[in-house]
Amino acid sequence: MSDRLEDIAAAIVAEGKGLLAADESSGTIKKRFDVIGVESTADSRRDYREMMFRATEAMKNYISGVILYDETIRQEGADGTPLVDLIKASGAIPGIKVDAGAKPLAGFIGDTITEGLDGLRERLADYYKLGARFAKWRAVIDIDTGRGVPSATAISSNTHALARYAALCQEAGIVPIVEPEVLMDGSHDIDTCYEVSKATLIKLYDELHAARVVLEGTILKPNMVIAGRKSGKTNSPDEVAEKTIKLFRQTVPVAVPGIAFLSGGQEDEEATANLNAINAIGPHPWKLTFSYGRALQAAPQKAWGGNRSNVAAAQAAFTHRAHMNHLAALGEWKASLEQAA
Ligand code: 5MM
Repeated sequence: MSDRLEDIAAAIVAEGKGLLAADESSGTIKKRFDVIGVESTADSRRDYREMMFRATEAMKNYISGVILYDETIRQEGADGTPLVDLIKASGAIPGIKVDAGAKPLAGFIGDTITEGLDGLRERLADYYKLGARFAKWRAVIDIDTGRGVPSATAISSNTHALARYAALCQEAGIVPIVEPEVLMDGSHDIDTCYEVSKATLIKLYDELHAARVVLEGTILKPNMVIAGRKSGKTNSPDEVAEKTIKLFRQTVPVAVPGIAFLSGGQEDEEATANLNAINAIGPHPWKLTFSYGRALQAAPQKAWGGNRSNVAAAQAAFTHRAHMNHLAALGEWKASLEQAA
């Protein structure tokens, strides 16, 4: 595998492949395990993630890379093989979450700022030695228009931090996945999501240019343009696709090789159908694929349930979702394939 940032970025968005976001912090994975009644320990987290990394068909054919958490990149499988080696053996690229999470933004009630820049240069050098060739930093932009959220300060502070992170990654030979997530938790409509996402992406690319980040060696990980869950509205895939592509055409330079969406709380099939609709109205100047956490893992988590005897069923559930999203990344998915499975 070439060490050039442009080559790594191209491999991340290789035709029909996408990322598995398995970088849940300890608090988040505990919440996920609570739902399936599994105690969250270092071993249970290892067993669960190892189950996915050993799902050979999915990893070889549909997954280009895996975003890991600090604990996981240092862990070994039950037989002593480093988890990073399992990922590499499948042909996928190990990546690492390097942000320290979203914290309240002082002076701006309802806004957050993602922290983690202190000591990042040294941490990146360490992660490179551990095998990471790409990283991820997630900025969180909430929408609550009644309260003036997000403020312009939240957008500028978060995009500035993303740009400083991206520049440090490239200095370390690591491709930055730049994730400005406009949350879909609110009661806003799809047009408000469009406007907030547009303001965020315009500022983001200003900041990336100012920080001298080489766009060819980056990947964007955005939300789709979609109504907030509390609005009670579900947009059709065609509407999501049309507004999402309109947004990117106005804001994302064509020098960016690829866009790998987060799922953001969409239902599994909804995230697949929307990605498919986005690709079906192509061609586009960027590769458009998935970097899903929940939309790839909800089904295998449920099938696994912490029980070793369920590993094959959980791997089948993971492989199915990865396959469906592979087809969606090519614009070739059909709802009937879900029923058939
Ligand atoms: C897998 O979840 C990631 C980690 O979240 P926390 O730091 O809150 O534990 C998250 O950043 C994820 O990579 C993205 O949000 C995409 O995941 P979804 O579930 O939205 O597809």
